[in-house]
Amino acid sequence: MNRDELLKVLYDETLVGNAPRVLELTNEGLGMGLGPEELLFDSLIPSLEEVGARFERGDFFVPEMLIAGKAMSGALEILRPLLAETGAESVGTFVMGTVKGDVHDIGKNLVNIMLEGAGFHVIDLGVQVSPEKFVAAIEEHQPDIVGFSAFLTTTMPMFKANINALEKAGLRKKVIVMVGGAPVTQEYADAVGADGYAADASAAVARAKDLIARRRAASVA
Ligand code: B1M
Repeated sequence: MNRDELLKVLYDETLVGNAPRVLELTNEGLGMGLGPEELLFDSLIPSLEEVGARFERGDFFVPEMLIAGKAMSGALEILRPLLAETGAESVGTFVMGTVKGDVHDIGKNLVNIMLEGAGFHVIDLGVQVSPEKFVAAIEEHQPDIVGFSAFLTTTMPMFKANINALEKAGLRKKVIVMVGGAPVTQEYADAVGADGYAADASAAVARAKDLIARRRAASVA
């Protein structure tokens, strides 16, 4: 199999949620010298996008989405140490979670991996994280940034609920708030009063670094 064939088969096997084969192909691709980013961005992520498109058209249902998601998560575990390889000193602490009512975590996990790769210390609170749990984690870990992920239009309003909870706890000014997730836009982030938004994992790293640099520059001035 050459590079293009492998990426195509990996795409197809992720689409049908063949987890053991996805693991084999991910390892095979790495063995052939493909980079973890190539496997992710040229095969695994486009395949999940197709899963979503088929779900929207009514060709796929929740079980198909679930097994494709599981297959992707398995591959991500293999790629995690490769994407997160870093000797860098911690550039900041990031508390991250998927908001209450939402169980999607692949996108969040990918952002975490890229943040770790860029030298962030990441505390992942998992999925279905309530405002109270975010508040408790911020009090405990004193992070530079808290990140809220939402993947459903119906759970996006939790951003505002979380920000309200931070305000009530007197924490809002102490922590930078970043938001993201498939349906989120810059306009929505601005409307709920977040400090930053990013459309994907690499943009999230760049935005997080930028927000920390600005905050540190402002506190020195
Ligand atoms: Co669901 N699901 N799902 N799903 N699912 C979506 C999100 C959907 C878009 C599919 C579709 O209709 N096209 C749709 C949401 C529509 C909407 O509201 N606009 C949807 C739906 C409707 C649902 C259910 C309601 C279905 C049902 O039950 N009827 C249900 C909801 C359950 C719940 O949460 N309460 C549901 C369930 C599931 C599964 C459990 C089966 C499974 C999740 C598995 C898992 O995550 N462990 C699943 C899956 C797999 C998907 C799709 C197919 C793939 C999601 C994914 O992993 N994408 C998805 C369709 C799609 O996205 N195309 C879909 C790949 C990932 C790398 O991208 O998640 O966008 P993404 O993450 C990106 C960015 O968003 C960004 O960076 C990430 C990496 O580049 N980002 C941030 C993320 N967080 C960030 C935070 C930041 C910054 C950037 O700062 C803090």
